[in-house]
Amino acid sequence: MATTKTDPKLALSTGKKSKLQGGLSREQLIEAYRLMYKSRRIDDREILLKRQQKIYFQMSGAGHEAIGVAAGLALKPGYDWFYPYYRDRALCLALGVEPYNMFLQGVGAADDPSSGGRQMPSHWSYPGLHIVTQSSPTGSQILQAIGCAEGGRYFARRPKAAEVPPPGVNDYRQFKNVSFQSDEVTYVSLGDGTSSEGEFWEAMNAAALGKLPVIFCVQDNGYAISVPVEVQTAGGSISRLVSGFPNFHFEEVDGTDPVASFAAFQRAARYCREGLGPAFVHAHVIRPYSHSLSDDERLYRPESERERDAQRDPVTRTQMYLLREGILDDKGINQMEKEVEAELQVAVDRALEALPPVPESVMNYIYSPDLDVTSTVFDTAPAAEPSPDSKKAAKTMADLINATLRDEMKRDERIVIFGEDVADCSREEYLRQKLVKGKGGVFKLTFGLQNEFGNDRVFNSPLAEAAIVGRATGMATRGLKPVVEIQFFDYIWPAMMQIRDELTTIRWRSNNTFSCPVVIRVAIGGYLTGGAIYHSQCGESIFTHLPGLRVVFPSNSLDAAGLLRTAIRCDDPVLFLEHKRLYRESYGRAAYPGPEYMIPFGKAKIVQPGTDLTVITYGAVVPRALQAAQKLEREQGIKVELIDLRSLNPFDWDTIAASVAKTNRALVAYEDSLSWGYGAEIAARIGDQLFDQLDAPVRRVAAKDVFVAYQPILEDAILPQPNDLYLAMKELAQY
Ligand SMILES: Cc1ncc(C[n+]2csc(CCOP(=O)(O)OP(=O)(O)O)c2C)c(N)n1
Ligand SMILES: [Mg+2]
Repeated sequence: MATTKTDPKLALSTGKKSKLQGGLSREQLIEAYRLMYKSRRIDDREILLKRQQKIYFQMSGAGHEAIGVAAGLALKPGYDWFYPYYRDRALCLALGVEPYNMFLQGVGAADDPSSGGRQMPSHWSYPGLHIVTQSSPTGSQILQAIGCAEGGRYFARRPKAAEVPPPGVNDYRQFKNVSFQSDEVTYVSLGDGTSSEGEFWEAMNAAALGKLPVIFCVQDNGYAISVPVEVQTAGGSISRLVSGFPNFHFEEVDGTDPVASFAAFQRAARYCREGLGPAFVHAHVIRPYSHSLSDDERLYRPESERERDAQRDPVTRTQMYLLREGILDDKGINQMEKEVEAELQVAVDRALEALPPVPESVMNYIYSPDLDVTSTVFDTAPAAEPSPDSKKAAKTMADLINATLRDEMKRDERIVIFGEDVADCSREEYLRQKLVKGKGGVFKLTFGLQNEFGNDRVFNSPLAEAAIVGRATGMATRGLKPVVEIQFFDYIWPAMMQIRDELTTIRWRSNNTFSCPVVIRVAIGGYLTGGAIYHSQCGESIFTHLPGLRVVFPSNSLDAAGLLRTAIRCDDPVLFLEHKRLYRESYGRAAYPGPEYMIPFGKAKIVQPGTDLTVITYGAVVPRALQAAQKLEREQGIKVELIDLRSLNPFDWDTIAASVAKTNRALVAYEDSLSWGYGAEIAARIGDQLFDQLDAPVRRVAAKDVFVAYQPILEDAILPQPNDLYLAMKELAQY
C-alpha cells in the first residue's frame, strides 16, 4: 500500500520551476488546456442547444476537466479500458472522442455512435477506444469495471481462450472480438455521493482481494445534487474511509490542477501496470454549473460558497498558468480558443442536420441479431440410446446440470464459474493433499469442477450478489462466458439493479456495439417442507418482464441439460431457473444425453397429448399437473393436453395456440403467487388472440397471494397442490 498526497499548495501555483511538472511537456500542457477549454465550451454549446430545444437533456462536465484530461493523457485509449461517468467529457475528449459525436448524442441522431439515439447525452460508449457503454444509475458501472479487469487478466494468462472457434462451431464466440494486454488498466470513475452506494464497497473489496489493475477515480465536487459531502460520507472524506483497504495505492489530489492530477494518475497507472494492485485517486473538483440543467444550486448554496469554488475553476486556472509560465501568450490563447470555437461550430451545424433514427428500429438489438436462440442451431438429439443398465440411465437433474457444466467447460475455455460456495474448496491445498472431498455448491451442482478445471475457472465469490452479476457482466463484455450461481432465488434481489439496469440493457442501449451474454443459474422454488419465506420464493415473471433477458425453467433432467447447453452457447444473457425440489426428484430422470445435446429456447414440450383441456405450466408444477391429469383421465375419462413451456422468454405461443384450437379450454398453472404472475400474461394472450376458439373462461391455478410459510401444513395450503389442479381441471373441462 502507498499513499501520496499532493502538496496543499497547488502544483499549478508553484511558479517558475514547472517546465515539466508532473511529467507534462509544454506541448502537452497546451494540449491539456485545449481539451479542457473544448470540454467546457461543448457544455456551453449544449446548454444553449437545450435552451433552444434542439437537444433534450444536458449534463455538464464543468469543473471536472483537469482530472479528466489528466486521466486521459496518462492512460491509453484502445488499450486500457474505461468505465467513466457522466462528468467525464474531458476524459473522453482526451481519449479521442470527437465533439461531433457528442453533439450527435445530444440531438439523438441515428448515427450517434454511443447509442443511436437511445441514451441521454454524456452516456459515453465508444468501443474502439474501449469506453464501455454507460448507464444512468450511480455506481452500477463499478462492479463491471472489476469484471473487465478480471477478464483482461484471464485472457492474458490463458491466451488460447481468446481464439475464435473455426467456422461451423456455432456459439457466442464467433461474435466477440477479444483483445487484451498483459499490463492493461481499467479506469472507473464516480462522484463523491456515489461512494455511498453498496456496490462501490463491494467493488473495492473485490479489487483489493484480486489485486486487480483498476483505478478508482472519485471526482469529489462536494455535492451529490444538493447533498453536501459531510452529510454523505462519514467524516467528510472518502479517502479516510477507504484507507484501510489492503493492496491499494492511494492518491488524494486537487483535481482542478492538471499537472498534479496527471502526476497522480501516472503513479496510479504505474502501480496497476506493475500488477501491484488497484489504485484510488480521490480528486477534489468543483461543480460550477449546478448538478444538471434541471437543478439550480443557488437554492442550496450561498453566493459566497459558489464564489470560493469559482476561484478554483480549472479552465481559468490553467489558462492563467500557461500565461504566467510563458507557455502561451494572450495571442496564443485567443488563437487556440478561436480554433476550438470554429471546430465546435462546424460540429454543431453538422449534428443539427443529422437524421434521427427511424421508429421501426426500436425493437432492434434487444437480443443478439447474430445467433437466434430459437433456431435449429440449438436443436440436437440426445447422443446415445439410454444405457440398458437402468440405474445408470436414471440421472437426476442435479447430475445432468453438473455433467453439462463439465462438458461445456472442457469445450470452451472462456467459461468461468463463480458464486457463493460453488468451488470445491477455496483452500486449494486441502484438495491437493486430499484432506477434503470438496463442496461444490450448497446443492452440489458444481461439485468437482474446481478440482478438474482449476481455481481460476471455478471459484468462490464474496457473499455479494450484485458483485456476482456485475463482475460477470464486465467479464462477458470482454468476451468471457461467466456461468454464475445465485445460491437462492430469494437472495437475487441485491443483484436486481445489475440485472434490470445493466445486464439486460447493454446490447440495446449501445445499439449492438456491446453485449454481455452471461448465464445466471438460480436455485428457485418451494415444496420443500420447511423452506419457509426465504428459501421458497418464485417470481419468474419479474424477470420475464425484462426485455433483453432469456428466462428458462426446466422441469426434468433432460430438459435441464439441453437448455443449459443452449444457455451457455447462446449470445444473450440467460436466467436459468433450477427448481430445488426437482434437483433429485425421481420424476424426470434421464440418461446422459452426451456433450452436444441442446434444446432451442421457445419450444414447449407436450408432456401428454389430450383433447378436452389444455394445461399450460412449467417447473415443479409439471409433475403435479401430470398426476392430476392422470387421475382425471382415470376417474372421469377427461383427456388433458399438458404443455411444459420449459422456456418462459421466449415462450412457445404456437404450441399453446394449436392446443387451445383443439381443446377450446385453457388452464394456466404456476407455483408463484396468483396475482400479476407469469400466467396472467399467458391468460391475457389466450383471451385476446384465441377468443373465438374458447368454450370456457381461461383459468389460473397458482399459489395464494402470500409468502410461503414454514409449517408444512401452511406450505401445503399456500402452494398449488395436485388436488387443486385436479379440481380446477375438472371444473373447467365440465364448464
Ligand atoms: C442509483 C441512483 N440513485 C439516484 C440517482 C439520481 N442521481 C443522479 S446523479 C445523483 C448525484 C450524484 O452525485 P455524485 O456521485 O457526487 O456525482 P456528481 O453528480 O456530483 O458528479 C443522483 C442522486 C441515480 N442516477 N442513480
Ligand atoms: Mg458530487
